[in-house]
Amino acid sequence: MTGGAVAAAAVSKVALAAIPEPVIQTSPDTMPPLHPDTGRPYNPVVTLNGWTLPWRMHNGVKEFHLVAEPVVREMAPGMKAHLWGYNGQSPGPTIEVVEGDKVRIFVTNKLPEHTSVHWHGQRLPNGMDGVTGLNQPGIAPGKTWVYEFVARRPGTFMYHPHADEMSQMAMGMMGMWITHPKVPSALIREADRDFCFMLNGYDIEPGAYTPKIMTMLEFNLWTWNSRVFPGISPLCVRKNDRVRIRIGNLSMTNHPIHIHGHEFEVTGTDGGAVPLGARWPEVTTDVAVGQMRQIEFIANEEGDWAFHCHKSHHTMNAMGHKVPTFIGVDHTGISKKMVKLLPDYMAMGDRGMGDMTEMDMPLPENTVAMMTGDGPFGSVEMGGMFSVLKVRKDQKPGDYSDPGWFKHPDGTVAYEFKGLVREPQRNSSAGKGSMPVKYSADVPKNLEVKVSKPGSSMSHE
Ligand SMILES: [Cu+2]
Repeated sequence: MTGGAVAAAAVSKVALAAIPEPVIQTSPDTMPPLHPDTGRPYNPVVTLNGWTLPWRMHNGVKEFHLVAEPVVREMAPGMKAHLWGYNGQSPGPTIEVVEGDKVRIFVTNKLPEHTSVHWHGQRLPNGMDGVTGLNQPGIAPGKTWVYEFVARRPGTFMYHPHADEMSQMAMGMMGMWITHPKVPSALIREADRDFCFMLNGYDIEPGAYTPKIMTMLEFNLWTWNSRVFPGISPLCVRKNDRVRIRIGNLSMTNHPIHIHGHEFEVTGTDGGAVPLGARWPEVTTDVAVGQMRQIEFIANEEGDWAFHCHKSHHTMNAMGHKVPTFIGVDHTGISKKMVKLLPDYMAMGDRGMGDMTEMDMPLPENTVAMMTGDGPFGSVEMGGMFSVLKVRKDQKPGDYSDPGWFKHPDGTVAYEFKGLVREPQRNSSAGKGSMPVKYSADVPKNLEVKVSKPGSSMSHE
């Protein structure tokens, strides 16, 4: 049997004979990679705050068992969300195979409504594509269906329902799929560290547990694998490692993913490996909705490097967005009084938000501070889609444990200048600067700008 679905007769026999015991995992910690004990050896991926689904070999077919079900996901210490996911978690476990593998996935539906699984990006028989109504009926609650195909194309893929999609994806149903190449090549090299995670977003009111699934744009929790900083694991690597990070986006907006201290290349997209001549160095790459991006670099700069989405509102946790800007307003002493009256009051843009953590603002039940995370120099003032790449020369190969904060060599940390600082020379506001203001003769100097507002005021002009 080559290059197609496994014969249908084999399916029913196997389904009747036995179905692999579902493996459930509920810890939000990053689980160690799952080294293959069959087939071609490869360096397995590490799913940030996630895990890889174990499989069994059955007559030459790799068998997995996914269980779609309600789950409780800790998004960060102190906050749990009631989501839907697979095998105890949202996102579901990463499925990892090798190009050419015959794969059989049993999907059991323990949700209160029908579902299906679409294998995003895969080449497969049309009837295995998982679009409810188009390629198959929905999998009814309590039923188990079987998908079978050959992993034909190496790369980074995703899986998600194609049934009541808006609700099911807003509730956290998604996962990653990695197909390693049969033979490593210049296009797909072996990496020393191979990380993966999904970008997702939730709208969960502080104090609530269940996402509002009707939300289209105003999400308040921007997550990597349904976790927010400081709940996202650091990416711990050894100096000079070749690091690959695979990112899939099933949130409702794009995320420019940015790394500090290194340049990377996008070595793969949804469509496969990027040809060598089409790669260029970057420090930020946009991952649009429904896309996968695979970035690679040599981690040759020691330190604790920020790694985050560059939309500043995506590195914050739940907050109100209807907060006025108080930059320039002296609110000395006011903040503390206000907090007593309005627990979620925050004066923004004055002394930084780190203050707020130090003030021990009372938080409602089940939420995380908007900007938080203690670093070696104080509050990191971040949340949401933020993590740290930790590059150490003494990190052992295969060791993903957190080495603690970077110990900077003497003389390599920014420092305060203690000498005399002169007042800066400023251009005068009267127009005697380097570019003096010119008025044409027919424009009065004290021109008032008249603004026409739409509506009733229009008729006044
Ligand atoms: Cu973002």
